[in-house]
Amino acid sequence: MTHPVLEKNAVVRGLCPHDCPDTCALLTTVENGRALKVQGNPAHKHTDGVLCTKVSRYTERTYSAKRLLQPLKRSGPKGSGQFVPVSWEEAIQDIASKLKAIASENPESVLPYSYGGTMGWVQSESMASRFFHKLGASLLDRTICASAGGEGLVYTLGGKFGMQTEFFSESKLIVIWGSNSITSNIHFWRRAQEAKRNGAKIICIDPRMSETAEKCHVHLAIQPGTDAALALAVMRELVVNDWLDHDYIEKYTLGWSALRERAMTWTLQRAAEVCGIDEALIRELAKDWGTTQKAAIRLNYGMQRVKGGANAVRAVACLPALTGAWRDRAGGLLLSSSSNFKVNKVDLHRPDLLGSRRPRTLNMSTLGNDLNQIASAEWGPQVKALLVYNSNPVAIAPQSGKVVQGFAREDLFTVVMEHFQTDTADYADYVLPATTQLEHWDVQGSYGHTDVLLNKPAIEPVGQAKSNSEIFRLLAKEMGYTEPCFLEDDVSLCRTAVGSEVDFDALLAKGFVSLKVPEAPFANGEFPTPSGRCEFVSDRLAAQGLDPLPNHIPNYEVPAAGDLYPLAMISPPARNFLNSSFVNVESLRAIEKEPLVEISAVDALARGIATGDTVKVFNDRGEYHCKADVSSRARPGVVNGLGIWWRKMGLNGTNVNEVTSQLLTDLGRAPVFYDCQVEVALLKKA
Ligand SMILES: Nc1nc2c(c(=O)[nH]1)N[C@H]1C(S)=C(S)[C@@H](COP(=O)(O)OP(=O)(O)OC[C@H]3O[C@@H](n4cnc5c(=O)[nH]c(N)nc54)[C@H](O)[C@@H]3O)O[C@H]1N2
Ligand SMILES: Nc1nc2c(c(=O)[nH]1)N[C@H]1C(S)=C(S)[C@@H](COP(=O)(O)OP(=O)(O)OC[C@H]3O[C@@H](n4cnc5c(=O)[nH]c(N)nc54)[C@H](O)[C@@H]3O)O[C@H]1N2
Ligand code: SF4
Ligand SMILES: [Mo]
Repeated sequence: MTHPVLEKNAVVRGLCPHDCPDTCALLTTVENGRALKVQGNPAHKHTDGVLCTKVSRYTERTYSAKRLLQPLKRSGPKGSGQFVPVSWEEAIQDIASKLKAIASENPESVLPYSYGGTMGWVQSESMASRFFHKLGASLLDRTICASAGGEGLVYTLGGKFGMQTEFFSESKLIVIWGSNSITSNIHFWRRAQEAKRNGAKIICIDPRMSETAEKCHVHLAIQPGTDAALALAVMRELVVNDWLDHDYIEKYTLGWSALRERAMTWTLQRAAEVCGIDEALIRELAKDWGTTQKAAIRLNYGMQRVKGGANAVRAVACLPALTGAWRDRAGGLLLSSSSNFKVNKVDLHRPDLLGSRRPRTLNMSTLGNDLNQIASAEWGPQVKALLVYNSNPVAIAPQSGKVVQGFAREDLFTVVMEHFQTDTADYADYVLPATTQLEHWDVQGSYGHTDVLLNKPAIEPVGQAKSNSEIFRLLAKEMGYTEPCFLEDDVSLCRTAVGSEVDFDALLAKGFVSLKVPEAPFANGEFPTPSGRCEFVSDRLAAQGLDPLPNHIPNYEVPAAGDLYPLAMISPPARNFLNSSFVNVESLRAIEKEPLVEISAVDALARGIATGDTVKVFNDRGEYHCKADVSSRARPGVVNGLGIWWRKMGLNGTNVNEVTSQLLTDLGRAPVFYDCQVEVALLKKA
């Protein structure tokens, strides 16, 4: 099937592909083949005609003078950012011949590296997966964001299911737990505001007084990584005051007596000490939770980037079952809705192309270590080729000193497909210009709602940019792969991705299709766990030799008085960036100004630091220079290093990940970005 011809003047329906739970429907106005503006589609209920600041400036990003417009080949030392333009033919031929040579020794020396640059099912892992499966490359465990919390949810509720965002507007109590909704989930925040106008109480649980926390009725500024302790103490209060729904517990849950016993050890006093907040605040939270009908939790991923992240999610996910909050569509919990989507991965990713081969799997969260591993019997071959797309690992992966050391290896062959010359692209042997969402086809679900959306290209590719899928088609051809699946075009890939679950013609006509999902998913139990119940106790965890009950697992790095590194650091995103994307959009960077660390007045005073001073944030892993912001947003003992700046825009060529560690979470093999001990010292007065 040939692609339909683009119209020169049109309003084109699309979707926002960024790693954001809102997955907005876009309308792009095109005149004379040029995109003039990108707006939210008012016909799409979740978008409601509104986009965030970042994406409403999408044309600025698309037509940026800094866009990569042609393939580039390295001409200077690794990391120098020196390149010369080459033709697509030369680039594809040379890359294919290098990959052939490396794969002929051992295909597992080749590693794909990708994440959330685009969440589209076609431009993320369709043609790319087919390519790497055929090659027999190492597999990538995509853990960098959500796998700890995801597993916590799966072991408790049975999958990534939960409340529908729209019904939060009917809730009477909303607990925003580990999320800065105004920054990262603005369309949910609109629902929460509606609820607030109708009299709902809004509580925020976050170590940082975030933009969201300051607008809530109550803010519990707990120590990072103490959420499970808080949840267990709430459970104890529910027991002591008999704020339980005994009928729901009996019919629809598993293991209450064991969980009850554990919860009873979490007195208000014990939890208050661990969490670093007043007992009264915990009591109030428990009372509100136990006595409000239509009580809802918006849990988000910010609270699972610590050692006990999955257990914390498990503990919090037990709360709605204890009070029967799930009975009402305006009660319960939402972390992610993504299990609702049945992507046709078998036909899209074609794992059958592996044949009988079973390549090793490498964890994207330990890239720094992995790139520095030499061949061994347990490890297998050294990584010799790295193909990066939809990700900026040099900026976003933990312990970037190690990541940079790996990327700097002269014997590592690196290809980076990108829109811009990122920190990662600086280390490439080849940089290949990729299309943006305005220039390619895609289809996608969401982790904050349950609609499937279609993205039609609005404009021709800018410069010589090609879509990820097209780049992998070209590489496959050059490698001599003859399977017909390597010829499938993007429109057909969109069709393959949605499978038979969704009417593709309806998608083409309207731009989005809503899945049929129950309004209150667990009103009558029906949890998709092995027992069919909300599993307080998990036999699946016990079978792995793990604690079957949720517990509080202290952080790896809990600073104590007298420590060399006496401060805890969290590094949540800055509002106008999306991870490391948009950092190079000048109008957005102008709002965020410069890299900074928020520090409390008491910690600043003890170090002679004032707002605007240049400081270093450091530990044994490295040192990050930035400006200090003495701010009530930071609780004493905790500093907030807002992310994720490009390293090359940092004062000393680093960013916050210079100090984060490569340790992993309790479940899900995920990074612990917010479990990090540092010291902050003055470098220069303002
Ligand atoms: N503007 C913007 N939007 C985004 C992103 C972005 O970078 N910028 N990123 C996108 C992506 S990839 C994701 S995964 C989501 C992330 O969005 P969220 O799931 O909301 O997660 P974070 O932004 O990591 O953290 C949210 C809040 O959790 C707090 N927090 C940190 N540690 C703890 C803790 O131990 N306990 C508790 N209770 N809270 C803690 C942080 O201070 C922060 O305010 O947002 C998406 N949306
Ligand atoms: N310290 C700290 N580190 C963190 C986090 C944190 O909170 N603190 N958050 C973590 C989280 S939650 C996540 S999800 C990760 C995110 O890490 P990444 O998934 O790497 O996300 P981005 O930094 O946004 O980089 C995505 C890149 O993909 C590119 N891109 C976008 N669309 C396309 C496309 O169609 N084709 C190609 N080839 N490229 C494209 C963009 O230009 C961008 O440079 O970062 C993690 N790192
Ligand atoms: S980043 Fe999120 S809020 Fe912004 S347009 Fe995309 S989906 Fe919507
Ligand atoms: Mo993420």
